[in-house]
Amino acid sequence: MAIERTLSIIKPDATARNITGKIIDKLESAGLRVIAQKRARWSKADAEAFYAVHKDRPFFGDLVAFMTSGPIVLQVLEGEGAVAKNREVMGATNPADAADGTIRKEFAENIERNSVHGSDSAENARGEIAQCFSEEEIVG
Ligand code: RTP
Ligand code: MG
Repeated sequence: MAIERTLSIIKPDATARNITGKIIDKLESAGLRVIAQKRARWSKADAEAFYAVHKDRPFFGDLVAFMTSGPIVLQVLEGEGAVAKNREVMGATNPADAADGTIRKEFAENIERNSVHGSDSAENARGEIAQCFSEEEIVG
């Protein structure tokens, strides 16, 4: 499988509980390498732009409020089949449906406060990485 890059975000529910290290441990243990990382606090405009694909969904307003409610940790992850591998380690969107051992099973509070974001395709990963990081911030 090809070496890919994907965008990961540790969400405000997880930074609030001081569990970023536990989450990064799961990512690294799965073979994903952190090649860029920064902490940020998103504005409403940042969150609306990032989640523009969901703008017509009923949960959009709540999602933007949640993602701007506290600090987040943005990362670029690299590895073999990184997009799918990260989604696998994250687990299902709703922690009630997430498999044992996944980040969301272990740490998510509910379907919205679900601790992590991961790009859902290689193409979206390229767009999300470009949206969040400059070339100089990524050290592969
Ligand atoms: P993500 O984009 O954050 O990696 O999560 P995902 O692909 O598993 O889920 P997606 O359908 O893209 O939804 C984006 C985020 O919106 C929140 N959400 N809330 N209240 C709800 O029913 C609901 N559904 C989704 C979650 O934070 C989800 O991760
Ligand atoms: Mg998604």
